[in-house]
Amino acid sequence: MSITRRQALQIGGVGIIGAFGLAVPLTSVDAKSASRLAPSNMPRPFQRTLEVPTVVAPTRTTVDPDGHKRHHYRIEQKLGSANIVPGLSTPILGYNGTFPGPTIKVNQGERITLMMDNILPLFHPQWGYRLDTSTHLHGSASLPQFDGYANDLTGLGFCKDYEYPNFQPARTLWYHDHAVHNTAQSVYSGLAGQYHMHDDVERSLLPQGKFDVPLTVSDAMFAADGQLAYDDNTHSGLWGDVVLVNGAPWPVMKVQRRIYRFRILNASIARSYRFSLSTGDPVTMVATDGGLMPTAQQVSSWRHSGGERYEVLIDFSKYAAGRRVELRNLSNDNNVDYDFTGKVMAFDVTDEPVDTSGPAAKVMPTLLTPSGPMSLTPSQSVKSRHMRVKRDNDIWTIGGMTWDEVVESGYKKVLADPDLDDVEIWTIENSSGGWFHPVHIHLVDFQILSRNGRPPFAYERGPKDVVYVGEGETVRLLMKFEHHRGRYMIHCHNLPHEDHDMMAQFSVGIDTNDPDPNHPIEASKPHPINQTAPVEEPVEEPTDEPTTETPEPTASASATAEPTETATAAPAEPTATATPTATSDVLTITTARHRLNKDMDVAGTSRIDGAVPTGSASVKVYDVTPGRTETLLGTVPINSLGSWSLSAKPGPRQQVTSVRAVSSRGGTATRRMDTR
Ligand SMILES: [Cu+2]
Repeated sequence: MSITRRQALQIGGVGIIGAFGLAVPLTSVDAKSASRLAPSNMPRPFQRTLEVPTVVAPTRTTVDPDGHKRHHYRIEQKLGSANIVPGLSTPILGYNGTFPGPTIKVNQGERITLMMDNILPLFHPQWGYRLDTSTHLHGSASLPQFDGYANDLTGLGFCKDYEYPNFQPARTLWYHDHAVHNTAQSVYSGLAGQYHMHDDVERSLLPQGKFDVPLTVSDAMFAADGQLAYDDNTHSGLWGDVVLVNGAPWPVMKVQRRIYRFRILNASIARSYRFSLSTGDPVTMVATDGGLMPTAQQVSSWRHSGGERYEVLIDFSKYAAGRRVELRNLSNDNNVDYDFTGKVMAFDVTDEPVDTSGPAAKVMPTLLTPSGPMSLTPSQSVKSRHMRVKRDNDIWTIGGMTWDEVVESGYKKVLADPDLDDVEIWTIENSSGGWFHPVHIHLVDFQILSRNGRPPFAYERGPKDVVYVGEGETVRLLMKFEHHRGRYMIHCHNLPHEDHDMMAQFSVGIDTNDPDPNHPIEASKPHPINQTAPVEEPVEEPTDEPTTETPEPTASASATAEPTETATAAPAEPTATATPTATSDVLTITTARHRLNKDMDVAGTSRIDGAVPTGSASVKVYDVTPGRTETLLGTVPINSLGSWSLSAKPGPRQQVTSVRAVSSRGGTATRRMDTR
């Protein structure tokens, strides 16, 4: 541990040696840890119990005019605190304040409206960037305006109503932040959760309920005080020394002697894994990103990059009670490994009575189900395209393009422009030996035709939306551009690569110079949290569970209440004298920054006895820079969650160094402005 983090990476990362032209012998690898924790705080494998994230319940269910059910959810993006490091707490950003976020479960054919509130701090508390968000439901053929387009941002105090159609076959999806240039740090901070779509086929073939277990795998590194540390090695990638499953380090799960189904999501921002069981036994791979494979595959290890989902079945009936089976990580090229990154989690086989109810409790399924993408044939293709993933002048590019070029073109520039329902073959080439790139294509599910001219790996023979393009690899993909017209992103799922700037877009069935009714930014805008978007309200129906299966005992469903009041859009005038209840208003300025000729942001909260007061109210913000006449900078409403914010670009022409906020409820606060 005497070497620095960067030295460790130069020693451990072959690709970086290549990039920097260093010739350090690999035998000198001595990278023990990336975290700066004291030994007593450092997590160790198998000390914790696996936790299964809460299944969130809809706030209500309605029926659309065409008879489809629609479940309404509300999730808040907010600060939270995680218990990862022994003896210390870790601040996170979370959906409902947790990492992973709550799991959403839905039946095929039932739609979802997800009201996604942003009540995060205006700026990231550690890394300082502005916490605007965009939520992508990865694995869903959503309309472009609900797909988490990188520049379709929702700011503090705003809510975006995402609509998810759920017409595709059953699959494991996940929702995560996709904000332009900040996706890596926001996902790393905790903005990720699973979303399970069920259908009759999947329900008849695979274990359900508590035998259907989500495993979200990620890695992290920590500062001495327990905060997350971040080092993406000049946008190459972050390799943490702590492996988390569902947010807990190297947890243990007790299992019955029967078959379990695990939905494994790699939510690491850069690390790829090669999963394997300590027993040497194969797992049975049953589903890939886009759902069930045509045929189950026996797999003794598999390469698993960020963004990919694999569903595996493990039969614990072959092990005696008392046996511990570890899920291990054999690792892949161009990852940095530490003492314990070869371990992931463990299963302790118990002698508790075996529940054999439900499908595939005792017998592994073999024949699964065909699907649209896996039934395509190359002869259907009307066009072949070739694109390279590479580093050009210190910037990551895809098909020779960067996202900044897309933005500068007014979102018109595209990498490809298939017509609706066209079938195409895309060849993606990574001629570098120093990097691997998991390439994610939005909207479509594809079939991997080949890798370097050979058939895809057994575990990849199912519908996919992320393909691992390893060192020196060229993959051929077959896909149909169906379901929606519009523009969609394609990018590397190594998130520091994506952010800098390995992302582009393609259009389906449109000319991006024409008006686009499904414009990803203009067609559905966020609205203030305390107001509702103007939508026609369909027939109300009593809320019911979206799935018919028995709920998982470890997960407690919790409904998020609708706001109890709708504030008026216009801020109320402050009263001349404070009312008795208003005297206990505690006004706090959480953000105060003015960068001259750039921007100004002042934000805070209002609380009475620690709670959010009801009724409309506003905050006046004054420039109280010493030596200057006090002037009003603006008046802003306090939303129903007790937050307020004032933003201006470029802001006042003179440097503001101090501000005072005065609430119509009587509270006041003064704070020095951050000027950088
Ligand atoms: Cu990449």
